[in-house]
Amino acid sequence: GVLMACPMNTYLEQELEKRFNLHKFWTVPEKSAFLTTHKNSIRAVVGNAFAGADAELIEALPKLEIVASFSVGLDKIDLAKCKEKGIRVTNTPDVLTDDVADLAIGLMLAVLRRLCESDRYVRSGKWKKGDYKLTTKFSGKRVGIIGLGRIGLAIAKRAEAFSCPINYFARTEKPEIKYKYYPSVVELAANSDILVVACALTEETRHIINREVIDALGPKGVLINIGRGPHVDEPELVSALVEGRLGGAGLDVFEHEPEVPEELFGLENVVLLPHVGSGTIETRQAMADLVIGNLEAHFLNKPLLTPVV
Ligand code: 8YV
Repeated sequence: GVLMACPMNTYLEQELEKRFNLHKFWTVPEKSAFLTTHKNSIRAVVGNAFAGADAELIEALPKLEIVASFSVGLDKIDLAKCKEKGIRVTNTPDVLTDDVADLAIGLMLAVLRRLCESDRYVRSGKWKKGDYKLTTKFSGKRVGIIGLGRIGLAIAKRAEAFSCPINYFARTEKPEIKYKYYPSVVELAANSDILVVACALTEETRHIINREVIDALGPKGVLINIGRGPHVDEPELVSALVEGRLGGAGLDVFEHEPEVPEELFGLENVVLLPHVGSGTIETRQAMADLVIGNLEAHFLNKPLLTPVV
């Protein structure tokens, strides 16, 4: 049996149903009774950015062999517990890198050039009544990237094409990388016009964007978050934006999705997206194929395609 943690992709659901005895956890009214009934048959969990396998679920499934995540981020999976119990874990790296990096650049352009505000200006008929105000140039702005993994590097490559100087923060300096390394996020923020969160969410990176970082980025600085909501101290971000202590923000993720702080709804220097970084038809299909490929490899005793644990 395969347990799908929450709805994520229709194609994936259909393909899993063809191959396995698929249980859709979100349709189960009595979760603990269900787990008691099926604990000896469920061998795989399919999760994503919203629901995965926490310690409680892992403990409830003694026959669990693999957790396959329909995401690159693994923050909804208790990796230590999986390691301890010999449960394999897979994710969907690489196939979504382009989309997430494209969206990060899209958010930079949208915030600086006020694309969404301008669209609203045309639609509302305001164009006929007055002059539109000037915006901010993107090309050449200093881009600071937190986390220079696959996605961070893809953002850097794109920003380079806009003549943006690139600086980065990571746990350790990467010797083979030509971009300038800052050993502190505050220092990076102080030297950035645009600061992008592109690292994994872990205990160390939770609230990596705090008051001090926001103040260092300053009233002309722009924060872009395509990582995870909890990377940012959201109440601090909201008050900085409302009080004009931060220049703007492009946010694809939030601390309590799908809840978004309503104070942001009236701000024109903010662009808000519903966690769609990897949300293209092409990429979601490739992610689904990777999840299926990993599960099939596992049950055929073949090497996993994208193993994490
Ligand atoms: C998805 C993601 O939004 O890969 C990640 O880490 O956040 C996403 O690609 C999500 O898992 C879709 O269900």
